[in-house]
Amino acid sequence: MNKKKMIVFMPAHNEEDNIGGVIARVPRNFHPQYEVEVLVIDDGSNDRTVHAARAAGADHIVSFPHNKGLGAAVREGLKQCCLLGGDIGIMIDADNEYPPEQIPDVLAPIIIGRADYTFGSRFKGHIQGMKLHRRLGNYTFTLLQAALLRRWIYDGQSGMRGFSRDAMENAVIIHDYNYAQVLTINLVRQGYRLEEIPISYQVRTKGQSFIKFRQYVSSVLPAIYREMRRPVSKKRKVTLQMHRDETSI
Ligand SMILES: Nc1nc2c(ncn2[C@@H]2O[C@H](COP(=O)(O)OP(=O)(O)O)[C@@H](O)[C@H]2O)c(=O)[nH]1
Ligand SMILES: [Mg+2]
Repeated sequence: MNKKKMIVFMPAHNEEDNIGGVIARVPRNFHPQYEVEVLVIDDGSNDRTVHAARAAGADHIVSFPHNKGLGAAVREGLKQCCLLGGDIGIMIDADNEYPPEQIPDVLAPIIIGRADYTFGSRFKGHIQGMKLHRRLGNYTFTLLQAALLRRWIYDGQSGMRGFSRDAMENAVIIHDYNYAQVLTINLVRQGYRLEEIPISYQVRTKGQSFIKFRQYVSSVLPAIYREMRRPVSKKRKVTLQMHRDETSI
């Protein structure tokens, strides 16, 4: 039997101390119908991230010649997943904060066809070490997305997200700096079904977060505004619904 393909992709910038451990923990044989491959999007790292990823068994590495930003890296990850023939994709940060062991949990709703887009949700699960200002920032940006989408969301900034093939093909990330909020707004407004799965999260012990408060706010808010102003194709929503009706017969 020909197996389907699941691709685990990691955006990475200077994660030489972390990425090897994340790749080593990716479960490779958890589903009889899927083979699992690991893809790293190295965003112009100037340390030994690529070497560490290769040594840990990454199947594919795409390197940007210079640093473009996390949004650009996730966009490239989704594109490469499609080019590599992925039926399902999951992104996970390369900094050892998210649990690769829970990849099966986060993908389960997509595998059974109940969702198109999933988050590993820290605020539905267990969090270790998150500082108060980061927690408040997460609540604020999550609340903003929930208000704009008129639905409850628990963890709008999660760095662990699963995608159906269809969602990967049609996702749009409109800025290079980040993807977290604009991607969810984009997919949910297109009609893709979102589910959040509780995960355990542990703040990184090595390396540094790229987030600087002012730059984050001044980049992310205008991008959210622009994404909300983009028209959503009604045709796309209808096609999605027809496809679901057919597959549920
Ligand atoms: N592509 C890309 N990834 C980055 C950049 N900065 C950080 N990352 C990666 O994005 C993920 C999340 O970044 P991190 O700084 O930990 O953000 P935080 O978890 O929100 O504090 C990690 O896998 C980083 O390696 C960047 O400039 N470009
Ligand atoms: Mg992080």
